[in-house]
Amino acid sequence: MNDVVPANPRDPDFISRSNAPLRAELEADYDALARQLQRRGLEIEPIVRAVADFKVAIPSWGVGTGGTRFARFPGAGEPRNVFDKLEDCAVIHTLSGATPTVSLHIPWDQAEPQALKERARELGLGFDAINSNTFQDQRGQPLSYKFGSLTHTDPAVREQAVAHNLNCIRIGEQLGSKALTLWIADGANFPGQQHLTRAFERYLESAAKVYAALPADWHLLIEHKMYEPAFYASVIQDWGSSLMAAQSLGARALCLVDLGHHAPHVNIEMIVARLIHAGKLGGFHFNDSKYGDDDLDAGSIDPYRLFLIFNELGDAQWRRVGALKPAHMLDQSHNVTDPIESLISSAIELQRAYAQTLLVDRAQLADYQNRNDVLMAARSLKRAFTTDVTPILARARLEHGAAIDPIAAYRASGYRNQCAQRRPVGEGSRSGIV
Ligand code: PSV
Ligand code: MN
Repeated sequence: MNDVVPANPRDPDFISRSNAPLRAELEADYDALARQLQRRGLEIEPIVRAVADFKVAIPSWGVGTGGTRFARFPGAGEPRNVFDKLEDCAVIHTLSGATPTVSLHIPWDQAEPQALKERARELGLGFDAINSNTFQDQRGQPLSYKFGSLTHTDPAVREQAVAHNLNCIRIGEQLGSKALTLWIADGANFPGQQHLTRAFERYLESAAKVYAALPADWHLLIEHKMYEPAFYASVIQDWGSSLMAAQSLGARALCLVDLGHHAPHVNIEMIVARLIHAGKLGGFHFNDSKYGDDDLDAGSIDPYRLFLIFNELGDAQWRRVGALKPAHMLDQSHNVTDPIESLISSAIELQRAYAQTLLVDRAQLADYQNRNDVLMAARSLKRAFTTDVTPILARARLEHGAAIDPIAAYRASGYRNQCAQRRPVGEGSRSGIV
């Protein structure tokens, strides 16, 4: 094992010391890739610049150790509160150069907004979409969400859930957020438990009240999820329900696609294409999965699917589809890895998929498609996907003063150990999904 000399991973001198031994190899690989791409008619520099501009938000809950229904194994030095979380997010951003914003979850991250804003500013961070939480009862809350929130049969519970969302908007406004992400757990575990149509109507009525309170430059991002915790029928279970809701609410209501929230084998890139067509693609919660809402690291199981999703965005850009600016956010739960490492790794995998889609020869692909040259059309995507763009990603990071190898630098800094010293283990939850 390498010796770890404790260092501040956000210190620019530390980062350039970590980069020094890697520079020569990177230059050689970069030049070789530049020549390879040139033979394909592609200039490498605009691709580096595009990747350097690519950003993804970190979910505040992602920097803590996650868990399953069975157990949570807390990690040493994990964040104890939102200020610790911001510090971890700043480490991820400084080393990766790709994650300048944080997506907060209320009330998990409840704190004085000015203090939050000030600390974020010191750390060079901003705030992305704010997330409401009506899927749990909070201490002191008058009415329970056990049987639903925005869709509850009792109007008083619905009002409480609406009021919570309005409060999230107020907090978000003070932080500089521009969107509220609405995910509800409402649904049924038994046939007959819930009137399927009326529950959706109640959702529309409650969501309209939230939508009416949105500041003019905000979006409402509607996140669907097929199941869990409702196992028989979730009210906003699929992109169809999400799209219907977004269309009935208004122009600033958009759909958010969490990659883990679909039935197995569903063609997510197709959903992305349809939402782009409808002008309703609002954003993503990126992660990966094998079986369900596994919340695994982005690109860890099926990087080709990730590429194909980005490919739809690349295609829309090529076709100059107006006003498409989907929010990029991660939504992961880290049970067996250091969350900071996983989040860095995911940010890199998103940039990789994005960079690869920039290599697709779209005019040529369109030609293959029009001539029904199936094999060549498929090969043109595969060719982009199988190109190793690692040197492009590293060069893009260098443009931000970030690390050539962010995970190696993170480990070399001994940050987690330092946190373990100054963040003593508390009495946090040892079970449950975060
Ligand atoms: C629900 O599973 C979800 O994907 C929503 O985005 C929540 O806000 C998040 O996970 C955190 O539990
Ligand atoms: Mn999500």
